[in-house]
Amino acid sequence: MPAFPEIDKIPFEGPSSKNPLAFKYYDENELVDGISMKDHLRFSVVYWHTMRGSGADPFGPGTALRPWDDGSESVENAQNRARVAFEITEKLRAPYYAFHDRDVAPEGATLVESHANLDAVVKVLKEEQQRTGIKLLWGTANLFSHPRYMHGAATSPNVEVFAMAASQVKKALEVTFELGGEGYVFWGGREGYQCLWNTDMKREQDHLARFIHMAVDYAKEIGFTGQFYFEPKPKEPTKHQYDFDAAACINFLRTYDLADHVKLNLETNHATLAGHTMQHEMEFAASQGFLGSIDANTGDLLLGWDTDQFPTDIYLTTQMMYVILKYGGLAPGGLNFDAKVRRESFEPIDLFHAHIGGMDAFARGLKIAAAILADGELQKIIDARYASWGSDLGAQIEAGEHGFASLEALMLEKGDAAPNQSGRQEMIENLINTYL
Ligand code: XUL
Ligand code: CO
Repeated sequence: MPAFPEIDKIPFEGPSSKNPLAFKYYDENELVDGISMKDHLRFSVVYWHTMRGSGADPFGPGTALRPWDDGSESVENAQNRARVAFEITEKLRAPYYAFHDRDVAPEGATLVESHANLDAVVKVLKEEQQRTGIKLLWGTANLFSHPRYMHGAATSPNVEVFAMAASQVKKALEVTFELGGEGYVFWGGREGYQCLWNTDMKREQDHLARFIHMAVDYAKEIGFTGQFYFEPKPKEPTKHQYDFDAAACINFLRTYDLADHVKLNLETNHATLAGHTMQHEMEFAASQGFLGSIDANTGDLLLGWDTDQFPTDIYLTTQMMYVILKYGGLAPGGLNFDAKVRRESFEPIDLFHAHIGGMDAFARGLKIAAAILADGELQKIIDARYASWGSDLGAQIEAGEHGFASLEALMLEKGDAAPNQSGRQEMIENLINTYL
């Protein structure tokens, strides 16, 4: 029995359509620079919010109506929920999905039971993948919900908690591999600290690195060749997360010899919690060769926590797609909607409105960013701004042919640097608005 018998696959009807259950901009087959929107955007639906989000907040219980879910922690309910997840994802025309082990299957009383529960649901996921052609963007393990992980998982002061987390990730990697997953994510759920007085920071970071190395080694052992990702987030649930932002993560990966194996999974709301824009995080990661995948959502400027809202701001999606296109695309990563409907949007249909809006916003961002790049005006301004570096002097410095002494000699002779030119920020901002 479908959960949404009244809904077909969401059609593309163009910008003049008034049908809330139609795409106005996302036409999966439309070519942009010779590549289909589907292949540019690589949309993914997340299991934890879309299938498990209840709308609960610290002030009250869940509000979401999910008639297909009997609310129990039974394996049968989990299997049934998995079928609905694929119905929603297929109707949304999203080619990918992503999950944590404990989103899809209930944790058992023992590890043996948890593994068996997971296997029983993975069987259904596999059938549904085959039936629909939907693929797994990435898998991950939930190492933060169970009370045993109160002090962290890989960074726990309790060595057996580390071992338990390792066992969980081993299984999650096997399952991701079995489902043909294209990646695997480490988000450091509680890998951070609440209080420095009781924390051996160096030891915890060493342990986290050891843990990720074990995962890399095990992936090699079983033949999993998917991309590993590390997901920055500055705080929440701990007051300081070790994977604070792109810069901190890249430093960690380089320090611990993980840079060849792990890229970043950047999330918009995490960027803003860290005091950055998403454009900053993406540009920084990409320029250092670490742009991996995107958790597409947005925060609320007036709220200081991770609200995980669906992205609808065209300016934001334009900035994001500009970086993605500039650096040659996102594959094997994707645009993964790590986003949830509001507590007040409690009806099942709201899940469709939310995703349609996010997908349309990125379709517009893609076309606008492609137009900015194709037009070349912005690039001309940037090239002109750095033109002096095209001189002999610039080329010699960039080639490492100068030192302080030779530059001092030059400036002593010239007396002063050439005058500066305007940064033209306002003119550029006006130019960008002409493409929107
Ligand atoms: C939490 C978060 C996670 C990761 C996967 O803020 O973003 O859902 O994306 O563990
Ligand atoms: Co995320």
